[in-house]
Amino acid sequence: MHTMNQEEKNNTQQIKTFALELGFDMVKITSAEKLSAPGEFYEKWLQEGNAADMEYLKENTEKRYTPEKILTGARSIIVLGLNYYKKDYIFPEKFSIAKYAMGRDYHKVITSKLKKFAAFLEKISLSNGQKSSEKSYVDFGPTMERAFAAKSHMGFIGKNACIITREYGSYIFLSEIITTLELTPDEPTKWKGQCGSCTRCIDICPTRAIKPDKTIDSRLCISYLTIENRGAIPIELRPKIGNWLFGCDLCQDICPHNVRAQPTRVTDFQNIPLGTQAGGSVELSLGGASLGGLKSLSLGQILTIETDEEFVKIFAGTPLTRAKRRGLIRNACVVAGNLKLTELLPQLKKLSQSDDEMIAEHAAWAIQQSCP
Ligand code: B12
Ligand code: SF4
Ligand code: SF4
Repeated sequence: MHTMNQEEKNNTQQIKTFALELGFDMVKITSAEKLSAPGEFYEKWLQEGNAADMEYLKENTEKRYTPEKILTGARSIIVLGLNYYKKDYIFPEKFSIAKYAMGRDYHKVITSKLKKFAAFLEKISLSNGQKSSEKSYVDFGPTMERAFAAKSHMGFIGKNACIITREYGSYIFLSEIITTLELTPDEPTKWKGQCGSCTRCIDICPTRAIKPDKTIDSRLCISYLTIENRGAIPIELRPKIGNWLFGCDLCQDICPHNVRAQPTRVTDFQNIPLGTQAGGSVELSLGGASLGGLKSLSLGQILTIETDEEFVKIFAGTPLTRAKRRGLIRNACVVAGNLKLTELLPQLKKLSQSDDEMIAEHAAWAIQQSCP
């Protein structure tokens, strides 16, 4: 029994050291037991329609809170945090992109680390003489990442629904490895982060998407409307989107816990050159201007992307591909209308004649906003 505990401790220590060596900023361990209360909470959130059209959230829901359904014999979960904070770019046209999207796609950055982690776990399990198995996820996997992170004591859940850490505030990506290895779970830390009577995130959210139970109504959230949503943006919500081209950080930027945010160490999250990730450098120009880094992107350039192939060549490797060409042009129309960028009227007029009904309608709306 004692030997087992010692082995558990050694494995836990080795895993934590390796996580930091791989460049993760935080690593915590929790047991892989089913999360019954968060599971019920999740099902209720779905039933109330809060997932909007994100169909993947409605499939295999039990898996999301039952690790055993993902990996037979699951014993522990290694919860990993990667700090992505950086100062916002000031785009010439004064639009905004959420911080998480201002560099190389985090799914790619983290997946490559998780692969190295899997090889390491195989090595330690073999040296212990007991073959373990693992399943690792970042974001898209069927796992309630925030609930497991909260249970691992990585941070607390704020009223804005985010995991807030003592070390980095809330600008951290989560990922996790579910393993059959028996590891020592982390104990609660002395720091008891909390919101107290603060309501800043709720007050600043332009669309009132934050609910009193610390969940988000995706149907109202700018992040959903500009990234995951494939259809039109409801007209009454368009003015509230303000200058957000892709995603939204308002409920995090306002959070007093984020005074502790520190610049990310990940160079991949710095300014990413556009048009270079789809297999070598692509000779492309956007709207007459040659492509530079994401930092030099303009709405005028987005409005002139004509084909999906061109869009993919330009944005490959960045999170912006998630919105697809139609989505990004739709968003650019909304922002152009909200900022009344009359210099974009020629591009908007052309788009208002588009065969694509959604794009034509958003462009016409933007023209109307710019010259009422
Ligand atoms: C769907 C989704 C969205 C949707 C819905 C958001 C939402 N809050 O539910 C949309 C598109 C709107 C969205 C937006 C964003 N997202 Co998102 N999203 C997800 C995804 C894929 C699933 C989230 C989900 O299941 N939601 C349903 C609700 C019910 O669950 P939850 O919020 O995850 O967690 C709740 C429960 O766990 C509960 N809970 C926790 N412990 C306990 C214990 C008990 C006893 C109970 C009863 C409940 C309970 O409290 C949590 C908060 O409500 C996760 C990745 C993943 N696989 O988990 C990323 C994830 C949550 N998103 C992330 C990010 C970065 C964002 C944005 C900041 C991006 C941006 N800047 O535009 C915004 C933030 C919006 C916000 N304030 O939440 C990060 C969050 C990291 C962090 N520090 O918290 C995640 C974890 C992705 C990642 N791998 O890093 N997202
Ligand atoms: S991301 Fe923006 S729209 Fe969504 S809840 Fe936060 S403040 Fe509201
Ligand atoms: S802004 Fe205030 S209420 Fe919202 S998460 Fe931060 S501390 Fe909590």
